[in-house]
Amino acid sequence: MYKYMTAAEAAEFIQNGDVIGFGGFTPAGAPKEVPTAIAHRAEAFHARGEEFKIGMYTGASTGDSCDGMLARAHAILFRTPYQSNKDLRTELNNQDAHYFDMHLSHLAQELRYGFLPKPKFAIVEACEVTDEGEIVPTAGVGIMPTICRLADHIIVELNEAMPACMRGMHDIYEPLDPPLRREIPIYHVSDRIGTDCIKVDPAKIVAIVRTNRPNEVGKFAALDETTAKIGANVALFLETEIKAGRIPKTFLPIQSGVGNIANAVLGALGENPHIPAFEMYTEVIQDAVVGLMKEGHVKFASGCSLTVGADKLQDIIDHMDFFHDKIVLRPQEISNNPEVARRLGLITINTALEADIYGNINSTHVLGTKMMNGIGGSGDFTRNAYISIFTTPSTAKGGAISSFVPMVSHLDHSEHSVKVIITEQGIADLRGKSPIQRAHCIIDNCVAPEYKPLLREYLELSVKAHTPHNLALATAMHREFAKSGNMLNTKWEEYK
Ligand code: 0RQ
Repeated sequence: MYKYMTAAEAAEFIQNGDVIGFGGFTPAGAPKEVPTAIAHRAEAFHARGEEFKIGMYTGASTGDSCDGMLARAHAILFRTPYQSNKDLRTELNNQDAHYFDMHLSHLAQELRYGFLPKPKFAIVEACEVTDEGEIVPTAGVGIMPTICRLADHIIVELNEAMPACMRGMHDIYEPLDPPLRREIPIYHVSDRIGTDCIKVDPAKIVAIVRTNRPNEVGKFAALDETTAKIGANVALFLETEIKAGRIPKTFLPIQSGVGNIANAVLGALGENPHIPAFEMYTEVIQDAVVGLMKEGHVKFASGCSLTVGADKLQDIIDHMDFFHDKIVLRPQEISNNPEVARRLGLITINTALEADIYGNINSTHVLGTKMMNGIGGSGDFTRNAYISIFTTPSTAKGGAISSFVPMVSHLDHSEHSVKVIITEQGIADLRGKSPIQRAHCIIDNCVAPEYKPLLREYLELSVKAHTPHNLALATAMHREFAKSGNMLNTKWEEYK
């Protein structure tokens, strides 16, 4: 009853200026064939001198066949939220695509509230579509339930590389909007509150495109000395908290961010014999979780996506009997929900690009202006955590950049939300400390040894007040990097 067609045929539905919601979350479950075909369509329009750009909503980042192809085709009018593709990064830093960064848990509700243009099309990947309009997502859910409901038309990529046995892994639930919203009835990490598929009017499904392309999830960098030390320090901090009775002996659920460091931290938690087997209430289930689950270190993982390499995904599919009651994939509105995060008491671990000596965090902007990826879910979790932890190597670019500066060049998470900062140097526990106490704690424990004197001098040159600063010097380390390529060359007197 559905029309099966090629990706190129399906892409012909899309017109210049259309707003599209894409399914999936990270490259996991993101559509691949139709976005590529839309990019080719845009190129053909551009070759004829005609405009062709789309507005796009996604769950988070996607794969290169979506974000990369559309960016290289200059086919993006606007986009939100999180992205991590290098060509898209170039496009939005050149202001060729308008990017607005949002907390991931906010997107679906802001679409429903009408704050953002309604999507005309939803383009989603599925492992099963029934005649009754049941769509079963694959490795990532993202904003799928909301865009499928709001969009006029749905294009489904039926991915035969993702077996129908994935049905049952998802828990699809959309809250009501105020003033009708009730509590989200998740009281334990493994609670299921919704359906195993997205139900739509079958008449809205205008095309089904078959594919068997695997997810485009990248590989993690091998563990190095710095990431291993950061991981060990996080484990040590949590061990100390359990021993002090500030974390229950039964432990609390873990949320862990994306990237190499987050993956290393999880590995380290599994290796520490004092950390009991734990549950995860997180957004991205990364590679490390699969091994930890098999070894019994992770008992259950609730997330929005299985952002794992092809070998790990195959491992899960091959051992579905084992994994199927240990993993649940939810829409990001639920996986990242502040109400649930606060109720469950999450220990949240996210990565900073840059922090300042008072504990403010920049997660997104390289040297204050260039967008890296986006805030993702880090704000959803940090602000509502039981304990919020940020990790970062103490330096970047071979030591030419100190991750700790007098004042962050862009602010994503304020000092009020950040409880603990951990680097390979050590642990800064900021709870109950005034700004000046925080500054000393961070410099003493987290800053690289070669940068400590510089930051201590900054404090001496600052106005003595509740939060000491010298506004003329607050960005001097950044300006020095722009001038000489090394923050360590900063001489305060040159910037007075
Ligand atoms: O660049 O590879 O060119 O050298 O930033 O740094 O150390 O590889 O870190 O892969 O763990 O990513 C914050 C980007 C960290 C990520 C960030 C340069 C550094 C390197 C990456 P090169 P690493 P990771 C839920 C949670 C925000 C969203 C979030 C992120 C590159 O974790 O996007 O937390 N987080 N979401 O050299 C200039 C500095 C720098 C710097 C590092 N101070 N100045 N460059 N770099 N520090 C997930 C989701 O929401 C989906």
